[in-house]
Amino acid sequence: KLKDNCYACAPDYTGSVLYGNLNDLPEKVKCFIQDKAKQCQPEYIHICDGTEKERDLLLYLLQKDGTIKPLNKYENCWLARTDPDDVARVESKTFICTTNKTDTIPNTKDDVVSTLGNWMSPSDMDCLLESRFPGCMKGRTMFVIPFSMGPIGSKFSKIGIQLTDSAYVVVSMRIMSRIGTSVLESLGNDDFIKCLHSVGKPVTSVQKADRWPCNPKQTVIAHYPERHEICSFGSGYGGNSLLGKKCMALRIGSILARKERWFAEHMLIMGIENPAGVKKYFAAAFPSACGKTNLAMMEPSLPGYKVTCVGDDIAWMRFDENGQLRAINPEAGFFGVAPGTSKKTNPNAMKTIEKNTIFTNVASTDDGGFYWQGLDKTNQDNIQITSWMGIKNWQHGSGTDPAHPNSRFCAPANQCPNIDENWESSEGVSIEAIIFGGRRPEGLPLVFESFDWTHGVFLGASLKSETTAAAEYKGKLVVHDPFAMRPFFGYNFGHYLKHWLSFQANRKLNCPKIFHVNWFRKGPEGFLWPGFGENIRVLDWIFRRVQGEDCHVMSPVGYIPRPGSLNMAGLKQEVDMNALFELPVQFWRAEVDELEHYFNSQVGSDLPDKIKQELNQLKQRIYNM
Ligand code: GTP
Ligand code: SPV
Ligand code: MN
Repeated sequence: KLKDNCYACAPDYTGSVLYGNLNDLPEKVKCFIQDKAKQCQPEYIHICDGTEKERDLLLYLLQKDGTIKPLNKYENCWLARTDPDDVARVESKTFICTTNKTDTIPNTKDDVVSTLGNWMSPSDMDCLLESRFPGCMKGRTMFVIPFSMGPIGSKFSKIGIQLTDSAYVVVSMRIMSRIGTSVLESLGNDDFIKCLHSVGKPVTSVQKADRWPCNPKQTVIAHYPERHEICSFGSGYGGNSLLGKKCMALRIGSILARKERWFAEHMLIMGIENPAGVKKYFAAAFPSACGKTNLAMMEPSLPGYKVTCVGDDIAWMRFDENGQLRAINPEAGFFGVAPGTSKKTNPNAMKTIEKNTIFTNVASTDDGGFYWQGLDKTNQDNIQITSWMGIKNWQHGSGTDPAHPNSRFCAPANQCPNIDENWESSEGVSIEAIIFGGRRPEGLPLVFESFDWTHGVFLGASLKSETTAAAEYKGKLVVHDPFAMRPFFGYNFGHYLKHWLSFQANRKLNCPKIFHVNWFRKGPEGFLWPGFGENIRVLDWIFRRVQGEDCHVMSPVGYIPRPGSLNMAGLKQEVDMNALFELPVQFWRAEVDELEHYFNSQVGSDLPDKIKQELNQLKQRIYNM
């Protein structure tokens, strides 16, 4: 049947077009495809139209190859199990390739290894990719995905074209962004971000197609900001392969943002309506797997509050002509952490993933359901669980995880019960507070407020968190993750700080208040704070501070809630407020000294004076404690 659609090969590209028509495409898009097809030599080319019919065809093919299987308990839900070596972002193999090294990473002493990004020259990367991409799509289909980050036609939005030899990537990109013919129509003959992705596993007569093709040893994710190009090889995992997300919307996005004076951030966007009916929007940056999805979808425990979700991972923000900061969510879906998600912790997520969802590396049950650690227990004890590794009859207490800790759901945003009415607004929503946070088992209070914008930028710069399974780290070590962007900076972090600081100088701009939160402080019996829906108590305090309420007192680290000003009404469990807000002197002395060492060694001569001053002032306050 497909053969009927087959177009004759033009002489200068490889691969016959199975689906779509090259001659319908804008000239620049056609040239890009022909150029890369010649290099990668796919057997077929498929130009995505974004229709449901196309999605169903690809799901059918993926099922036939064994890449996905249906989860029949739900409507149009699928499970993909990856290669165990292809389960997370690979930060060590992710590069920004600029002519000048200092455009990408801060200027530090020669013997310092940067933890703020990997740089390679464009010519060295070209060389490296020359040993990867030629012929890499042999025996496979190259899909052409026109995609828009942001609502089609919004002045915030940016268009990319992703070429990929993975149908899993196509069906996922269709959920995570707006794709297809309408994007091409909006693009016309304008420029676009060129995105090339291959799983790096050609199908030859000796090499049969794998269930999850990938090439972990040869994996590399390269960004060429000067050419507006992204090349990703060897991995099918989301963050490495859905190039609109971290690669374009954050790394390339942050570069465009600096040039055009806006922000591309690793932030959720949420709406909060208080019992009086006043509504505000906040943006919050927490590192990977540190609670953005859960906060944006929370069901508030305080009566009368309503929380709505605009986005759970990425915010594009700019000041409008009235000096008001406005934000859009450039994505159209959620690629969320599965473990820990349950009816109790995140009921909105549970409802979002009931249909049209692709699960990756979760466990399955023999009645066609999904399963993971932290999900409400199945009430039938006789139900069999197959782990993400394919181990049948997985048992509680077996010492292994049923789902990979970085297993994910990929679901359309419009299925979320608390999706905000303005989530697709092309003007964006007004942001009135920015919140930073991380996993800090020690020392960091539940919430504090910066003294001003500059101090807030310093808080973002000082952000630290425990490592999680979202990238290749093992164990839980507290590491620096400034602005929750460490894996996603597209350019020199020192320049990024200058960009953020530059807005305070402009008096016409209404810079939002900046806060720091920590849901993860620990006591002898685990987390001190119940988290999830109870986090509304902290958001309520932030809300009142934004309204100008006098409910704060000074502390060495920032303003903290005046005793008794956090709304604790109806909280079911005992909470040790003293332990949550204690500022241990020894801890903070070590913290400021460590921060000083970090800024000096990692940001070096690119550290803005204002950040140095903030650090010195903090140091003084701490040493006077
Ligand atoms: P990325 O998608 O990787 O950028 O992560 P994210 O920031 O959206 O993280 P997410 O909300 O998915 O949370 C990750 C993990 O943290 C999940 O296992 C959650 O259950 C857990 N978590 C989220 N919020 C809280 C909280 O308030 N308290 C506690 N204890 N755990 C939380
Ligand atoms: C993260 O790691 O921050 C994610 C998941 O949101 S991924 O898209 O894989 O990067
Ligand atoms: Mn993320």
